Amino acid sequence: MRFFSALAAATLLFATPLQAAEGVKVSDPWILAAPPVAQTQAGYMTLENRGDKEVSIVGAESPGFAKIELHETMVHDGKSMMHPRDRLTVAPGGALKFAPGGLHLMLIAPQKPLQPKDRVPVTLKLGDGGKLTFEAEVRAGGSGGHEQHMHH
Ligand SMILES: [Cu+2]
Repeated sequence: MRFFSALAAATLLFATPLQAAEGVKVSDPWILAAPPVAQTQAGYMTLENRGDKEVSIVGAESPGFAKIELHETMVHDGKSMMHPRDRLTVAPGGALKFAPGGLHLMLIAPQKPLQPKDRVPVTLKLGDGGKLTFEAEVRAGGSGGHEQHMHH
């Protein structure tokens, strides 16, 4: 079982040391396309912890963006607000879904405008010092409707 999850992770998360990727699987990573003037874009994915230890995400980075923050959108008094999160943890056997209206990677200041179908490398920094790198595909909106990104 361990062997198979490591293998699956290695296939998806190329260029990643096996020990860092072991048991952690990122699936369907994508970035919502935005107008060229946009200074922020949101990234989504599902992260599964198939290992037997808790996994935490403490940050992210990409050569395509100046900075990436971990954000969670929550509704307060009918208003949608984004809250930065320093650390997200996934229990063994658990999963974290980054999706419109909830958790997202806040991708700040794109180095160049991105078109749908572009692929952008993204690296997650893990709490144990490991890193996970994968490619996220830029997609036009449509799955989940419009998410208004209001910064405060
Ligand atoms: Cu955000």
